[in-house]
Amino acid sequence: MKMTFRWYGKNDCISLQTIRQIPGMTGVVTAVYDTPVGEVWSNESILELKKLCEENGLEMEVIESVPVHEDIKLGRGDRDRYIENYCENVRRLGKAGVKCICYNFMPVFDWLRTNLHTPAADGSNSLSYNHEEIMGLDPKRLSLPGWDESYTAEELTSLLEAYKDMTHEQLFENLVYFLKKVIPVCVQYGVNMAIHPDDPPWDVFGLPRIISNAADYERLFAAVPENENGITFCTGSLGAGRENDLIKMAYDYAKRGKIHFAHLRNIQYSNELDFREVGHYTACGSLDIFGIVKALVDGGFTGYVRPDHGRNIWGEDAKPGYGLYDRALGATYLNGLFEAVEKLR
Ligand SMILES: [Mn+2]
Repeated sequence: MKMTFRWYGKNDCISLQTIRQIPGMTGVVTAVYDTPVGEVWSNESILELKKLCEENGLEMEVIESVPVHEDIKLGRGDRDRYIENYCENVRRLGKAGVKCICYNFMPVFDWLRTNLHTPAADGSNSLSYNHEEIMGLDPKRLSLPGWDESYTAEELTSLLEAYKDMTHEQLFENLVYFLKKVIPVCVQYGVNMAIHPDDPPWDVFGLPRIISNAADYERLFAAVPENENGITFCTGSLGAGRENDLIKMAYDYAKRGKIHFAHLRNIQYSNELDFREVGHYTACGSLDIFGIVKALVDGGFTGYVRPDHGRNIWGEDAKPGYGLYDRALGATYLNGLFEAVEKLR
């Protein structure tokens, strides 16, 4: 296991000097942020990022993410151009020493929350999801936290229109089409693809979602069986689906070498569908983080780990989910779990 920390590049208010002081941190998970989705990242940008990391004693072996252009998800006529650009990014990143690329295949929206600052009794605050609130929203007039600046109203309307008749099967076929072209490049350049699960793991606004549960994973692994076609095991995202047995999935997919990257965090259920994000410690929420770590270790997991979303604590007012303090606490807790489980085996 290699412990990592997400870093949003030079504009991140958390510096690499700070990240390296978190015990056990081997590297950062980052991306080139100044290139439009679908275009090729410049070698200069990639190598500059890598240099910054290395000057601070940190590796840059995981990229989160190389986003997938909507035209690839929609299977539009120009998808081959965008897929070739994606392949070129894989080549360039592979040459720069990157071993793992996290990406997702969710139409239009990736993670969805209804509140970024839900207060807890202890005075901290965190992200939360309320299904009724989501259902009451008009996606074309969305003012959802975290999403306000992503698209103009016109862009959003035409995108949603384009997805109107898209079925789960069509979206899955488009994913397979994409992977069949990208994975051979990954094999050649020693890069693993790690698809992030849907967050939350169900359809929202009528948009199909296809990476939500064990059946979806089996279909994905069967369609593109190469080891390089793997997953980001995100406990907070998958865990929002009450039917997902995270311990079984962690063990099973680790055993099969499918988990290239793990996002570990805890959530607290408030009813059948709603949840809020909590501290990483098992006792803070609804997920058995100890059981999940043990299952990963028992399954022979050797991939990258990062603490996922943290709360705002100690007066910090950070990018939602991505403050320093609670994620550093999370990393330390997770390192302790891994050490104990590994030594007691
Ligand atoms: Mn995640």
